[in-house]
Amino acid sequence: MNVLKDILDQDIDPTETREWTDSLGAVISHDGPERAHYLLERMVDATRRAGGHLPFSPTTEYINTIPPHLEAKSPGDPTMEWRIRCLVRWNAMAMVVRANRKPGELGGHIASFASSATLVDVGFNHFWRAPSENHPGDLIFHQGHASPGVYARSFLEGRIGEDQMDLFRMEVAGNGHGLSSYPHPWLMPDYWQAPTVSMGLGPLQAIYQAHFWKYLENRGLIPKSDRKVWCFIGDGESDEPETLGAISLAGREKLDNLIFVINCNLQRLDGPVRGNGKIIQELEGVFRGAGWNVLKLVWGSYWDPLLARDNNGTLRKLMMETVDGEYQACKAFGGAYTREHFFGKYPETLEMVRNLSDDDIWRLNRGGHDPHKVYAAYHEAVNTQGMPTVILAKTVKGYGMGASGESLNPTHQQKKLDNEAVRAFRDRFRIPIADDQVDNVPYFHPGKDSPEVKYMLERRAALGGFLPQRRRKSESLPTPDLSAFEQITKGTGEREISTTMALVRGINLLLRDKAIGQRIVPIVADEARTFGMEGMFRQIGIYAPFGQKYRPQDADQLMYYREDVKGQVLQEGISEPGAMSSWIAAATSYSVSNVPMLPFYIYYSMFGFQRIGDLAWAAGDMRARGFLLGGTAGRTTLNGEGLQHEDGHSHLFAGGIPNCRAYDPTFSYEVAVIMQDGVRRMLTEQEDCYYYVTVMNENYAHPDMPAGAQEGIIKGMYLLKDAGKPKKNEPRVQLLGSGTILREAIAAAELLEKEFGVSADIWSCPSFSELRRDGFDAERWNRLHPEGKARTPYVTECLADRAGPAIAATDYVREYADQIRAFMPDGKKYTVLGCDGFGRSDTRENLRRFFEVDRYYIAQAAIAALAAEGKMSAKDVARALKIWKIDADKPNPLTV
Ligand SMILES: Cc1ncc(C[n+]2csc(CCOP(=O)(O)OP(=O)(O)O)c2C)c(N)n1
Ligand SMILES: [Mg+2]
Repeated sequence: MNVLKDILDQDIDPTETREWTDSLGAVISHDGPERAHYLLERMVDATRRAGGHLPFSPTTEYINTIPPHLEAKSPGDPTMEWRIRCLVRWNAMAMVVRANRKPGELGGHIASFASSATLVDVGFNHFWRAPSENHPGDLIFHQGHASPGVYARSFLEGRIGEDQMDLFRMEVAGNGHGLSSYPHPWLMPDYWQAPTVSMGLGPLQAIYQAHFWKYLENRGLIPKSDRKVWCFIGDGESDEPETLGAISLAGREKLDNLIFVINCNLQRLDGPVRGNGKIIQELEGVFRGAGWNVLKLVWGSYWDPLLARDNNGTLRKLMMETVDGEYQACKAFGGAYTREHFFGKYPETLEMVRNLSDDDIWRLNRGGHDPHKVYAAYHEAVNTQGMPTVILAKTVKGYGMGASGESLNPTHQQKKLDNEAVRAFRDRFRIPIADDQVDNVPYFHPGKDSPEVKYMLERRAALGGFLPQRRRKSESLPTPDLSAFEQITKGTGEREISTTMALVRGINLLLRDKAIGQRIVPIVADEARTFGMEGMFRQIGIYAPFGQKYRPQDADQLMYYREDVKGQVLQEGISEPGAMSSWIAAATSYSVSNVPMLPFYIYYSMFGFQRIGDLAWAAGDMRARGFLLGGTAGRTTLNGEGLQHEDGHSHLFAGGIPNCRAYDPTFSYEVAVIMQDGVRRMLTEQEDCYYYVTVMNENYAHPDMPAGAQEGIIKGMYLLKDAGKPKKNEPRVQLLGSGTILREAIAAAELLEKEFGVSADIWSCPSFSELRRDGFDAERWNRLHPEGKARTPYVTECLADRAGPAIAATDYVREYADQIRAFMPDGKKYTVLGCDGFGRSDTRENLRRFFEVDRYYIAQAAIAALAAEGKMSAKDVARALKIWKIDADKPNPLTV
């Protein structure tokens, strides 16, 4: 970079330079800029071939990409739109200030929307289409903490009343009418579409929404259209790896249905984003390198005459040299300061502003505050084909907040304006509120018949209706009967398979279903072979937006690597956040595109929630519907991969997401029942929940589905083996388990019978987390309804008449099975074994012994529990330790 700067800074022959630029000017005026570009590229080529090392610069001058003479003109009424914008600004400010004058410290932000008001306003007035008969609708990701601006517009439109405005951040008191702090579909399901406030998740998801729309179009599931995903991002937010991490996908796939608008107010929460550099330049380079159309929107129209007079380029040089920290100071300290510290750097630039007053200098506006320039940039963005567009709009943080916040470092946190600041705000935006009223910061609505409101409503009517709006339900699709899953509900006989294989078979059965086969979206992050899904490559193809342009290496094989424009599998490469975002796009397609889809994203369970937990949380908020499949799960079942791969806690993460139903099945029929129930809930009943199912890679024979097990599987527990009524004094235990460790419990029952004559009832528990939810729900009910009919937790109901202590073991940490302790029938002892501690590599047998969940440990725990109840003796326990070769002094696996 510096080499390039040195070259560009030294002009050893200005006359020659002038001749060349004049010639280029002639080419531009005769043959256009494309021809000039062509010639320049050829010259660069020729210089390189002659051996010249030309440093690459991905950036352009620090001026607007669209020159003034090429700006599309807005068809709107600028005065009217200015008035509307003032009203929106006022009401957005008022809702935050009012919320914070009440007791309760509710918080909120003024400065961010103040900077983006024009960017948002032009979108609402001219570009963003609501879903209607004529159009599928655009999808807008708003900057989360700029939500007051969106509410303020809805208020003027009459969608939100004054009372509701005062329920900002009071969703409990609001009782269904509160306005959520940030965009949350869970809390405002008819309004917000995408949660964005966790920085970085919005831009990442926006890319995958656009990607998924192209997938739907290419597969013929929706018609091709000009709808767009618009994503608003803060410049500080661009620091998040998630924000920039997938932009190359958008470039590569030429997602021209995607527009990023980065609100470059040069500040984040604490201070400047790039005080010592220029965020717009930095982002320009990054996006251009990723194949995006970059539109810099740096300067507003007041700068045009100055730039037009900048014949020798001194002003542009000054603009380029000045760092963001200085630009921020100019807006904080005003016109005189700017004259001295900015224009004053060079005599030529100082001269340029000689005739401007300090106020005039102050009014030199930034691009993101100029509605004409914003319109021109949006116009260019929506008409760009073959690449995504990013608009880098320079703005002022806290615009209009004056001395109380404009461009000041602490402005992000400013939520309580004093009366003086409120009056200044009113005056600046000419809000007709009288002096004796203004200190209360009242909302201002000009009336539904006012020209402003009529104008707004007309604009929205022309664009198909109000935004934001969210579709809650789409068409309901039929669920195949459980009999359609016969291949996996029937036992395997002698044949040994894993639950992963059972699950993949289940997906294949669904793919063949007439009604929903086309709606199934298998998603992988470069692990299809790991889970035995490579058969799908050939069968349904891998989605490739431009088809397969090469003959695959394995073309002569049965299951070759087939890529296809109409491919159904989404192969997202080694990007779990990307694959998860793809899954969310498919899982919310019922709402966003009115096309219900059912995604199955399968991954190493350890690279799931722990890696992409915040996206999984957002998916719950967004009411995503689909299956997440934690493959090769379990701390001892995935045996050779070691500490970073062996998952023992993903079920705890899953259980923390209120609308995620998580299962850890053992047998293939359990997999089938869970799948079928999931399809029914999500596609037929349209419940807003999603599923997490762990599947394992240990092969064993699977029995037929026992009669009547279905309901218990879904609830989380059913009796797998009934030992019958115990004879008098016969010691009896209850063994519980899930995943492959249930098989250890089954083996333990045999050991107990053989060595100690102890019989066991065996319970398969595919979901301890569902059992916990049911149990706490019943307990809560009983606490609150002391005189009503008491409810019995399902666990209590199952175990009430079953004798002996209960022992549970799973391939997860103890907390997992421990979740049901509170619901043990009175007096029943409950022992939980699990895999606490870091995983490590070894054989399954050794690992299970190490973590103390193998059949011997389970059996020994049963004897110990019976001894504790006085049914057996300490001697029996000692014998158990001895015959099962258990080292009593082995360190706790948690600690080693
Ligand atoms: C993942 C995450 N980390 C931190 C925050 C807290 N936070 C909220 S807004 C903000 C500053 C945002 O700055 P910027 O993106 O530049 O937006 P601006 O308000 O300047 O438009 C921060 C750090 C968050 N919301 N999400
Ligand atoms: Mg910012």
